[in-house]
Amino acid sequence: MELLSGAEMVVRALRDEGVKYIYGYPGGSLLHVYDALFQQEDVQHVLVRHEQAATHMADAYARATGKAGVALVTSGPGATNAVTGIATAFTDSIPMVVITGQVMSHLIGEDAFQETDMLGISRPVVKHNFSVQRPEDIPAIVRKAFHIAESGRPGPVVIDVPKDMTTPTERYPYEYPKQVKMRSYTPITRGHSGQIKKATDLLLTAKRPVIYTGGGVILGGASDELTELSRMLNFPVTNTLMGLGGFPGTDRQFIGMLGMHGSYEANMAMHHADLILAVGARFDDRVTNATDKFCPTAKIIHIDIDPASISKTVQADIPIVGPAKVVLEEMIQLVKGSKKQPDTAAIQSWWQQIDEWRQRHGGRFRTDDSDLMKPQQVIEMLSKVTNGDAFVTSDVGQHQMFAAQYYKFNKPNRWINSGGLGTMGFGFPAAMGVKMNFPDADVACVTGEGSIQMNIQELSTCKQYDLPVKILCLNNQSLGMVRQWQDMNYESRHSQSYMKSLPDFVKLVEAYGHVGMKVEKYSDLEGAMREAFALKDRLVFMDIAVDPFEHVYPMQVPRGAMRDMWLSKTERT
Ligand SMILES: Cc1ncc(C[n+]2csc(CCOP(=O)(O)OP(=O)(O)O)c2C)c(N)n1
Repeated sequence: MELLSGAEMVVRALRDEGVKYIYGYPGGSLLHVYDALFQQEDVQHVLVRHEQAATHMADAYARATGKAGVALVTSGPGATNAVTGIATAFTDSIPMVVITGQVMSHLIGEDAFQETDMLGISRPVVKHNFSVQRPEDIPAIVRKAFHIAESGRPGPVVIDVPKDMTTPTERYPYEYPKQVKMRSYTPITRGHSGQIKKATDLLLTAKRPVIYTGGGVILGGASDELTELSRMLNFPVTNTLMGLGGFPGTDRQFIGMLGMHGSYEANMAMHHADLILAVGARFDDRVTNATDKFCPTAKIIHIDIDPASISKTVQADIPIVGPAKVVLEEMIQLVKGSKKQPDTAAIQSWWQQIDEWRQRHGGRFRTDDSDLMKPQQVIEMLSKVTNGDAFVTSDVGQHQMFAAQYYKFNKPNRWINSGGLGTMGFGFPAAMGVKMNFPDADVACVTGEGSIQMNIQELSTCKQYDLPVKILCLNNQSLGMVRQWQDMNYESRHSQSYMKSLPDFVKLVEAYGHVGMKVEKYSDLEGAMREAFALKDRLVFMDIAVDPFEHVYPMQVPRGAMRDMWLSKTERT
């Protein structure tokens, strides 16, 4: 058997796991590992400019491919800089393996230089964490980390590696385990047949059904099954912010996103439904509004891989614990084999009602005669210029909601945003992580001038690794989402939400060696955007001036029901 040092084992195990890129930043506790990386070519390391970016790059790779991304950061500040990215992945159930350096074992607990208790710090925001106690355990730990990260309800796993576990002169037999044995961890592989049968019977009696699906459909690779079942039943489908693309966004049966900034018709349909089939969604507060007023007439079927998600905030009438793909497939077979058929007449009149709602308020925004752009117009243009086929990442704020509402995602894994934690600074490194792994695809980061400045240093990484992403900065000169809440709840007292002294973004990106464009008129937008996407080999930053007074609508009224919404600055349901 081959003898390797702990440092070599870390790198070799990643190679044997099939990892091509890792994202990271070196430091004292990891120098042996970096030296081992230097001496091989299978695993390529991307040197970011801030550890947060490394985690978001790894995370976005995972969101786009379903496989765990890998970040490597040093002990102390390197590890703490990575915490936001770990928490971002955790909240959205994204598989990721983060290897953190640690001080020598004998120094742990002594407040050594760059010591931080990464197991303790990361515990609330990881699916699992490991501390390496013996170098010979490294292959098994790495294998287990990937298995845990990717199976069941996915999530980030931290491996904390004290420096003395990687000493180059100490060598141990290396073999990468083929299988993982963990008695205490056995993710479920199928749902309960009796429950699935009960649920299917209920589906076939529904008169006002809605299928509500979340990120679990995307992570569980269940889009095809969802689409097939929905088409067979002719039921309306709504997606959460994390679930967009799980069902084709241009399909007639798609009624838009639901929840706080959901479409009028999706929120109305949910409120009046008699049956909700929830798949891979967790009834979070941005979806349900006040839970005591949530969908008062609906029975609820809830499919989720994680039993802890079921009946957590809203009681399920028929809970089904299992992988979305397998459970939906079983439902499809049951519907096909059933003597009962959906109540077509009732479903028809339900569709009439939904279409009426759709016509009354569906996706409207006001434009005026001035050339001042509405942010919604920019997203519609992005959808047009990229034929709805790009990977779109976003930061957090109004631009994120406009992107979710107006870009029509027809495929899963294309919409990449921090839905649960809402991490400003996510979008740009996320776009980089996608571009690195899909070099021929159009990758656009929709951002705001607030968010982009949280990780703008990564322009330098993009130059080094040649990552020609397109950045669309919807510049409203303010922390727009904060300002909107201040307009609506604090009589427009704009406390700290205006961004003064913004940089000249065009000059800034040029200084990093990229292309900058300033767009101020709608009449220039299409030409500029086409030019940006035609520059296949260049990173282009589009600084796009948009109406600073625009709000995102619909917006649910706090503590109301699903149907309680502001539809514009003056209209309420
Ligand atoms: C790291 C972080 N800090 C603070 C917030 C709170 N927050 C949510 S949206 C927002 C404003 C975002 O501004 P910008 O990026 O310019 O986007 P806009 O809303 O103007 O489109 C803020 C501060 C956050 N989500 N993340």
